[in-house]
Amino acid sequence: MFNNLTDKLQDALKKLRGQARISEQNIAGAMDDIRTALLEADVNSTIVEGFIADVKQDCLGEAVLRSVTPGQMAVKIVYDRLVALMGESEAPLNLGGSPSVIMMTGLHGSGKTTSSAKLAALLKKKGRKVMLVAADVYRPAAIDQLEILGKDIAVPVYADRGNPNVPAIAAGALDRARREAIDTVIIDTAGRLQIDVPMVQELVQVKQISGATEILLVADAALGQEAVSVADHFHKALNITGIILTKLDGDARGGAALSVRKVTGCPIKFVGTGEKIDEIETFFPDRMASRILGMGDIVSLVEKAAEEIDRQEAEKLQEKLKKNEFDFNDFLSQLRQMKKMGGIESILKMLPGGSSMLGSAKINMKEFASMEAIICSMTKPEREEPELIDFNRRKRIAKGSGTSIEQVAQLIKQFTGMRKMMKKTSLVSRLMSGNMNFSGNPAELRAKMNRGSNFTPPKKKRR
Ligand SMILES: Nc1nc2c(ncn2[C@@H]2O[C@H](COP(=O)(O)OP(=O)(O)O)[C@@H](O)[C@H]2O)c(=O)[nH]1
Ligand SMILES: [Mg+2]
Repeated sequence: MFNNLTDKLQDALKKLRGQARISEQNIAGAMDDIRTALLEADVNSTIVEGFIADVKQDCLGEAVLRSVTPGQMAVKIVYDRLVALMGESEAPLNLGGSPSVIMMTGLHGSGKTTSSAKLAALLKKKGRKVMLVAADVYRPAAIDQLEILGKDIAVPVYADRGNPNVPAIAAGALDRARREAIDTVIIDTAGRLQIDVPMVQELVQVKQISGATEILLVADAALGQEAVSVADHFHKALNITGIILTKLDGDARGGAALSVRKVTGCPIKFVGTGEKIDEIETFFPDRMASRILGMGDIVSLVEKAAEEIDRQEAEKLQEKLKKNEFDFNDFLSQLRQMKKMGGIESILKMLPGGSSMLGSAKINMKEFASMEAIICSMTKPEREEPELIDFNRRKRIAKGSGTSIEQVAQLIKQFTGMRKMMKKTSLVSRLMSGNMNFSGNPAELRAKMNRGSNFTPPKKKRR
């Protein structure tokens, strides 16, 4: 898969291997090569430019961990950016509704019918009771094709031969699903050579009648940017919920996989990797990035080094919390940790009872850059003792950081809120030190958090 792209990216990164330090100058050649590699792989050019700018900024900005070389660090940075480009984490199917209805849409030959059967087999394996619906009435052979595939995987196929009314077919299929206690209905719709109004109208009707919770667009990855623009059009017309990228086994160059998420805002949910029924995979951005980049050993080396640093920092922070010395310097490093971990909100949300803890400490990660600027504009004493920051100092800090006095005040308020939260939980430090093995029992979680309440604000020192 994407062999050419992999080779080119690896060659580009090899150029940085021997460097003792990463600088604007010695990074330039490698960045040019990465740019060329991505463009040749048919990645959208705007995305390529953004990607290069991000990687460059990270390479120049990131402190190199002691135990790895700058070249190794650069590999990890490119890897992280590839993951981010493809959506950070997997996007599971929304199987709400009873029955759950999944609509498969896309152009002719993109792989709708094949993917319908693949998905049916996958969900059946997970214990769901699945029914396929033949809603491509324009090509009689399409119904035959779905019936044959359904037989192969022992999944019932609902067809209503001779009935040209697609929404009525969908309604009939849902009736039967309810009668037969089917919990998952996959509708294989008709494609066109290109998007046109009658097709969209038909799909909208089917969507309404069926109450589909998933509208998946099936797109042929071999079409590169063409596939991306098809996805974009479908999304605008239908509000699709996800993408299945097919034919990644063929001569696809990677451009669609790397661009489609960013261009459409829709996640890739599955990829098709062959004609056979079991040749479908859940899409994991990190695994895909590993495949594209190779170099998994270097990535995990840097991850381990980073974990070690995180662990050391967490221990230091624990100490500070104990000694009531938590200040703006710690706040800044916490913010950076959180950003790395995908934001405190996403972490808290994963924990039982976590969302209720967000409260006043809610931090919008988009404001991170200005927060960072504000803290960087504080003097050492101010960072260590925020109580010193009076109106005049706020004014100076706002000016220095290119923000407003209100923003500075807001940040100080957030800092105070965070202190309070840390008093309650010291959750982040626990997350970072890997001590998070909550059982999932909310009462126990609360008890564990209450035990962490060893924080009182620092006493005022004279300066
Ligand atoms: N190599 C490969 N071929 C695929 C994949 N998915 C579908 N196909 C083939 O693409 C062709 C069109 O697929 P089909 O499901 O009929 O497309 P539809 O018109 O969208 O329903 C068929 O020959 C499939 O076997 C895939 O992931 N890899
Ligand atoms: Mg078909």
